[in-house]
Amino acid sequence: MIERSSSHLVLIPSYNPGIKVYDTVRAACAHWAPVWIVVDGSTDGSAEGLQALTAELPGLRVIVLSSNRGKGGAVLQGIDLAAATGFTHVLTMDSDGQHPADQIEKFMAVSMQHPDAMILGTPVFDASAPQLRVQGRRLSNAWANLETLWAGIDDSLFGFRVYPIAALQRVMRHQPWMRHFDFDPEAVVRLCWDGVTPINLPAQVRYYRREEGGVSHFNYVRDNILLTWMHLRLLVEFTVRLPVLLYRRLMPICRLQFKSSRR
Ligand SMILES: Nc1nc2c(ncn2[C@@H]2O[C@H](COP(=O)(O)OP(=O)(O)O)[C@@H](O)[C@H]2O)c(=O)[nH]1
Ligand SMILES: [Mg+2]
Repeated sequence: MIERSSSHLVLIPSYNPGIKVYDTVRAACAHWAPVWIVVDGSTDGSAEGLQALTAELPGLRVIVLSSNRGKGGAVLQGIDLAAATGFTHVLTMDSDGQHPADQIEKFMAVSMQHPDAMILGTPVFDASAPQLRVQGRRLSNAWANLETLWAGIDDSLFGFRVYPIAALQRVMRHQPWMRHFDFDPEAVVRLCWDGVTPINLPAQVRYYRREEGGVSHFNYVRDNILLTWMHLRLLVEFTVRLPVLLYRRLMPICRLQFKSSRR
């Protein structure tokens, strides 16, 4: 029996995930408690299927939203509830079996050592990964690194991460964005702007074929437009924030040089 954490929670946003969701939840529960899954207006019967699983998995809680709010919208619902229950950190992971549940303890342990940081998965792809997705993320990573003045984000899009809840609530609450596939990249950029340090750890990612139960809701046209719009918004805000970001980045270097010149 796994000891139940009172500070760190696994949170799985889920929308019509296919059969892999049951193994995903079982695997997460084998490595952590508690595990919450947010069923985001799914129409595939997974709400009932997951509710039934709670009988055998005591660490599992199923939160059902009546209509689809998008990945970020579901995460926001989850973290608001988690904060109200006393949790301070969430590990987010996909509901479709692509993320490595066996890395949960490691990510949580690093988060407990560095509670002010966000722990970001760096995807380790195998031969199952479509080249278009692998190469495509380079562009988003380049923009995210520019927008944060190279604060240390290895991957802007990967959803296997531990977030400090209060910081994430702060960046999400006062704006309508980050509710869909713009959630993961915008979260890292805004959290960096807020002074949250990224710590990167490798994590395996699997792409399942349709016959194996693989499901993707990523729409190349719709979601690339969404991501381009997101980076445009972030770039405009970046130019406004640039003096502060430069000051923050250069001050420690200037201080160090000043100290060594006095020795
Ligand atoms: N709550 C919620 N989660 C979503 C939605 N779309 C995607 N997700 C989550 O985001 C993960 C990644 O989305 P997915 O469709 O698998 O895209 P891909 O892995 O990038 O091809 C999924 O496994 C879900 O956990 C949504 O509309 N609502
Ligand atoms: Mg997926």
